[in-house]
Amino acid sequence: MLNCTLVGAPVDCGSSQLGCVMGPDAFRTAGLKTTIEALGYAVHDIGNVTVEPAQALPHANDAIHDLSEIVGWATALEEAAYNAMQSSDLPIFLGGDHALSIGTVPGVARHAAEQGRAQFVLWLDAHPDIHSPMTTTSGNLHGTPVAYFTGQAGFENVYPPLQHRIDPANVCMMGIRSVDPSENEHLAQCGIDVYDMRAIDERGVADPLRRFLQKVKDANGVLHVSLDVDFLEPNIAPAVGTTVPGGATFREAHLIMEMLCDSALVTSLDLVELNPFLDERGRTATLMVDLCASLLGRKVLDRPTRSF
Ligand code: 4U7
Ligand code: MN
Ligand code: MN
Ligand code: MN
Repeated sequence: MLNCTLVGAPVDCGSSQLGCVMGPDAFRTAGLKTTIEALGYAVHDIGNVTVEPAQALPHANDAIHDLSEIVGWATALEEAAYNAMQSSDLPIFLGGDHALSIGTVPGVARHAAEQGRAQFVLWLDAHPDIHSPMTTTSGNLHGTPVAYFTGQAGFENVYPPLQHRIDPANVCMMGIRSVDPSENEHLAQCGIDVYDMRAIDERGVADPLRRFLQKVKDANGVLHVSLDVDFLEPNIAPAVGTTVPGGATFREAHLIMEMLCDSALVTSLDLVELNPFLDERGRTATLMVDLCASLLGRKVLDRPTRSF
């Protein structure tokens, strides 16, 4: 029997809106554990990761807030993610805002490196989260994880030294529709595959995803999926502080999860940015749990679905 570990990461200082601290408990309330158990997994919920209070860290960019707290979370979550990878077939990190990926991605990448496997990342988000500490104008550090874990300059003596960089060629983004000017400049030259909503409107999600999954397979790689609630169309997923219209539909999101399930390449997952304070009768938390179920094998038909 495959086993799955739930790791609560109630980070909320990476954004400027309160509420993500309740995310892990909302996933639990929405029945994440029993849903995954019903799919045949042994599920272990290790509870929430906690951090020590940290000393204030100054930075030349005055907009930045809560830097020392984020560094504390990054250190604790790198370790928690690495440990969960060693003891589990599929750790799921329950956010918490997206700053948690500053820790989880390097942690899973450390495990992949020890296994001699290339680490790939699928970033499902309205935003590319590719700011450096010098380029963020909001100062919200949930906008920085991709720049950090791909080894972009500007994090030296700011975040923990990066031991296992993710090759930008191993990162694929889907759902992107809100990009700041400095992020655009960086994306134009860094080599990340970006499928913005325009590309998805034209091509759908299946063709770009199939190409990416083939690349992961050809490299004998392992895949981390980072799912930001704002990837989804706000009408179906209102519980997020950074809604952007024109997001992925219910079926686009489920199809991605179903194809990921068929690929059997996913070894870790972030569920981030759920803000239960903004939810309507738990519908966003429930949708996120259902997407997770599709990723872990919930099917409409008992017989294998034909791929077209
Ligand atoms: B999330 C933003 F300016 N780019 O830097 C910023 F638009 O994890 C948003 O994807 C960042 O939700 C969003 O603050 C971070 C903004
Ligand atoms: Mn392992
Ligand atoms: Mn994000
Ligand atoms: Mn986002």
